[in-house]
Amino acid sequence: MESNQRYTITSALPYTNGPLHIGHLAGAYIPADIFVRFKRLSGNDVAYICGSDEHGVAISIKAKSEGKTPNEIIDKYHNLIKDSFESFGISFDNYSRTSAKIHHKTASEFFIELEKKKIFEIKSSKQLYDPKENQFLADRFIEGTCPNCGYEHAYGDQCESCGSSLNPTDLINPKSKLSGEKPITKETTHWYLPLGNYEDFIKEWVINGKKDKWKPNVYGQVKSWIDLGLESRAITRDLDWGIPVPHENGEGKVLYVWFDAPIGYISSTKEWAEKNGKDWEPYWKDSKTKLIHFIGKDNIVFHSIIFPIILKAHGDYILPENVPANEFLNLEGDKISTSKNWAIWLHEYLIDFPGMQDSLRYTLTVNSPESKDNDFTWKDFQSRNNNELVAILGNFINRVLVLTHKYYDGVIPEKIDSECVDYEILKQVHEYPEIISKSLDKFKFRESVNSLIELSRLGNKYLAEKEPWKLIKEGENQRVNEIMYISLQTCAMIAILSEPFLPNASKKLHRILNLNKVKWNDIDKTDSLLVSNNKINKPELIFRKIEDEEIKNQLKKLKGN
Ligand code: B3M
Ligand code: ZN
Repeated sequence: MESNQRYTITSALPYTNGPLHIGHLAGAYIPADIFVRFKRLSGNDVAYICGSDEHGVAISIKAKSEGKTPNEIIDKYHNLIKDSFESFGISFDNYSRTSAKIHHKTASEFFIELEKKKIFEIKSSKQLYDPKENQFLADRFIEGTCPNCGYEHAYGDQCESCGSSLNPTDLINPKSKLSGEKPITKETTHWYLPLGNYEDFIKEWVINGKKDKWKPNVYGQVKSWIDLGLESRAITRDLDWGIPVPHENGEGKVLYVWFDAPIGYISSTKEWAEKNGKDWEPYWKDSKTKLIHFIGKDNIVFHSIIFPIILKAHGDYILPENVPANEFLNLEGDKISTSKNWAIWLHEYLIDFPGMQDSLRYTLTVNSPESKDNDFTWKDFQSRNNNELVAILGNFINRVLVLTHKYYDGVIPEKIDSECVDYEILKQVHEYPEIISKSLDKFKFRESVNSLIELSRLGNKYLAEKEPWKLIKEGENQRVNEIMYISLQTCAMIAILSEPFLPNASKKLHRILNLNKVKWNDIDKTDSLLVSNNKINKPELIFRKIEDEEIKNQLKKLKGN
């Protein structure tokens, strides 16, 4: 198991224009958090970095629609989002925001450095303009048909359906989101990043370097963009919300949100380092550091082409080792949609299912849209919870705890040795850290959490076959001792290995078992996770069953929307 490796791990910075839903969690946060917890537990040096993305047209539009200022909007949603992450145990080392001073400074310095290096092209061109609103129409201010896939609600900078990155003038039948009118064109000057100059670099780095290392869905997308040819992208905008362009000719212009937002990972790392008396630079500049970006598939082009080109152009920075993007999560057969309110909002889930964060984490992991789009249904959520967490994992633990109290008053029985007929079972249990690590290192989250359930199933099967409750009546005390010892070690293993997936359950189990935190890479040095003669606490419910009624209510709520 890898240890002592430095990692900089990021999750996409969410826009503060609305609350979080399950699609966000499944895409960029749960997998990252599992990976981060796993890497920490195996003795690595991890900085898990995120923050709110508070610039861009998405914020301006939301402010307009709510009759508020952009500042009021970002404060409201930044706090709501931050609370949701905390409640779900997403264990960021730092959660910053791009409105922070340190970020404005860092992003401006990046621009100035690239400007000094003469990386940018400065071009005047005709851009879409709304004459009614007296405003240029960039990004989400403009909607039209995607020239690549025909989706009718593509934005001026990106099609959310096929993920391609666009220029506003690429759109077929463009329409202003402000007035609904067809825009006119008007001349304006902007700074462009000439992606075409970096084609050879990107080809060498991704096509030759990442083919077998990146997930096929990510590699495939990147390759098809490269095959289409890389064009210059404007990285400034005529807007009044964002980071002012730090240049004498930058009056009335701001940095494009997709230029500043990824730099937010760096600013957030600086903020974390400052707070903790650390040096941020090795996390971004030491070639031995592994940088990993967890994102949803609509962000692939920005993280695997544009941001790496920005980092490369700057020159001092490392490039991502991997970009394990997920596909999309649908809900009850339909695309999750904020505007149609077809979503499960995290802050509402927390009210309807208090204390049940692990159940959602589990369902979103076991059903993760890892290699293709996937569907969340309330029915599946209920059966995953009831049939797997309650009936397999919870049930096994509960049986062992109850029997230990019944037979031994909660005291761990005597240790077995390699002569024991069931020694093989104990050995098998000890293979699980390795099994789960191997899946996690390949970003196979479904596989890894299935192994955890498999371990519980193994425990259940063992108890059911050996029937210690019968043996005790027959006076087979030595055999019962062996069976209970092995079962208790299995419980401890489940407690340890569940931490990345089910942090609340894991914490509870550690407390009940009086188990100290064990590093995964030390498990094999400890043949007894629970030591004989130590005492465990009384059983407590770890998961609860979800009733049909609760599911009916959720479906009613969703469809009533
Ligand atoms: N805010 C896009 C999104 O939420 C964007 C991610 C930025 S990551 C640097 O889809
Ligand atoms: Zn498209």
